[in-house]
Amino acid sequence: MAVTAAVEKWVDEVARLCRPDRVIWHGGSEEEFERLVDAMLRDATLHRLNPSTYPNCYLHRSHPQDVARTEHLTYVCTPRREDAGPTNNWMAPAEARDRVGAIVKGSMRGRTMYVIPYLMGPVGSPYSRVGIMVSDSAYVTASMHIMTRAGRVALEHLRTPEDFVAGLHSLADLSPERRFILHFPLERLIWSVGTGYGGNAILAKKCHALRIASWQARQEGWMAEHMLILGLEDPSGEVTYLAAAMPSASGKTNLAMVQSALPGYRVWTVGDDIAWMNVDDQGQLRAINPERGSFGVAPGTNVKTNPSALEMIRRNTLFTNVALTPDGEPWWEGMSDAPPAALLDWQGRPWQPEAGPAAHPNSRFTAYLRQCPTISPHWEDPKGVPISGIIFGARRSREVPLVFEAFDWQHGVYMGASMGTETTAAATGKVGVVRRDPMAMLPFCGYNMGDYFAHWLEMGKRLAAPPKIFRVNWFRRGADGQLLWPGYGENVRVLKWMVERIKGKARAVETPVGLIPSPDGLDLTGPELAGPEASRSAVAEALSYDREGWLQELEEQRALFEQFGERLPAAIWEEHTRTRQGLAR
Ligand code: GTP
Ligand code: SPV
Ligand code: MN
Repeated sequence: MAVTAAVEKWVDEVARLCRPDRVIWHGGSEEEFERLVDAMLRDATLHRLNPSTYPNCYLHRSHPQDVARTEHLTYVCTPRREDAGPTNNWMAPAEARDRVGAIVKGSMRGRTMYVIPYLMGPVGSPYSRVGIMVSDSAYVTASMHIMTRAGRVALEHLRTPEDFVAGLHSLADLSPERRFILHFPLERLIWSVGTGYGGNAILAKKCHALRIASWQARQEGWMAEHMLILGLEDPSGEVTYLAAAMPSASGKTNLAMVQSALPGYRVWTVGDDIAWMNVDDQGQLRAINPERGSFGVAPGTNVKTNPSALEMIRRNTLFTNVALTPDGEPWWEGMSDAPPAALLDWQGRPWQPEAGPAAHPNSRFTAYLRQCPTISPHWEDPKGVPISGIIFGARRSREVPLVFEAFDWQHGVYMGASMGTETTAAATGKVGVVRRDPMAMLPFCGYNMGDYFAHWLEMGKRLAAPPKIFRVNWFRRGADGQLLWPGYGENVRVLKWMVERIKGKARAVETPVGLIPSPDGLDLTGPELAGPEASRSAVAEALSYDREGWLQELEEQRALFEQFGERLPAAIWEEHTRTRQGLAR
């Protein structure tokens, strides 16, 4: 299918509203991408990095007040407030159009409006969906080119002439006072103004693939989740696929492409941020990655923590808000032990260490996933990959064990729904405070989360053999403040335990909070973990749960759940009560 009348009509409408000087359709070719880059090099939106060490790589410095998602300016605009639910900001659709219409009106005068058709999901997949986005930012258009299958291929996937999510993005004046990210799920429409930051402005990602898609998924009986997808290959060559939800900046990109510390095991990457999951005609849950790129956190990425990412971002990559070395290479905290001399910080000023980090804590890279050395041969399989296990992970310095397993699907849904995590720099606001983040979807669920939990419970009933559900916490600290678990490549030991549980092999101990590996359950072979007494006892501590802390935790869960009133499924309260009774015994 080519450009349909419905697509044309919508683009005309937006052009009449925003008044750009010219309209350019992005057809998706590399030549068009290069033209975008050339224009951005000319107006200093981009700076070319060292062409011999980082070929075709560029640095973008954003407005210093536009560096992360702004959740307080993000709205779900449904006719009834209850349908957005207590965890979303809500604005009535008519009011939203009036208030924000006044900002976008004429906002593209003197600018180019890019029209970007994009496909979310593999070419030829029945699970893939189309969006048509317009933007007055060349940087956002170039990001969309990397992150999605953009251009003609998208139009070929329209199932009906009107079968697309429409997105209007305008930088407007970039003022935080005039910034809004609005979702109209009933109209399959997104309006984002006053921001050029990734998750606010690359509309395919959080706005479409999570907020609007989660709404559609509930109506149509599938799932749109903030999850990585990976395959764990065991020494016999068998691959088991897992999907893992973790809050922003809490380990999805790292785990999705982890290089195993455990001999004989390897991880294959299918996706690193978003999973769309459907039930096939055999009752099997299958996941696709709707994206084609990775918009990953730069700080902390180094040869030890994430060698795969370092290789992925060595060419054809956009870097945003990282520091710059005199050799024209990107740098960020945690890339090397000592910072290179004469760095420019993320705002392009000579770096003064006392003034703060050189790279912004939420600095990121935008890179093609196909460049990742661990990319799965099945990552673009139109049928998706079969999911055997689901992981919920969070950042918790205390209380929460390294890994534990749910008793069954219902208990697992409660485990995800009750999850709390320490906040990160991925969104504006205080960092490091514990908040509830059910299924790592608090900022991304496009409807009432009470209904969302009910949808999860329903999905379980449709599965022939529901995946086992696990929780993980790589971030537990001891009394001395040190991490108890080394993380990264060592996390494969935890994945191995999960796959053995799925196959009915590994042993577990029952506790009121779930099934925890028995003392010999985790494979700690190798000199680093099994050898030193200190690391063995640290692992044992990481595997423990803290009864007093957990009782407090239950109170915080109650405060979350009570907000949903009647819309919270009884099964969630049932599991909450069961946990409390177990802890009281
Ligand atoms: P979004 O892209 O924001 O959704 O985040 P993400 O979940 O993909 O997070 P990512 O993998 O980029 O991790 C962000 C931060 O967590 C980085 O600073 C990592 O170094 C750190 N991190 C990831 N995995 C581990 C781990 O196993 N242990 C520890 N201690 N830190 C980790
Ligand atoms: C996140 O914040 O969860 C991200 C980055 O993955 S963004 O695309 O900005 O939302
Ligand atoms: Mn994310």
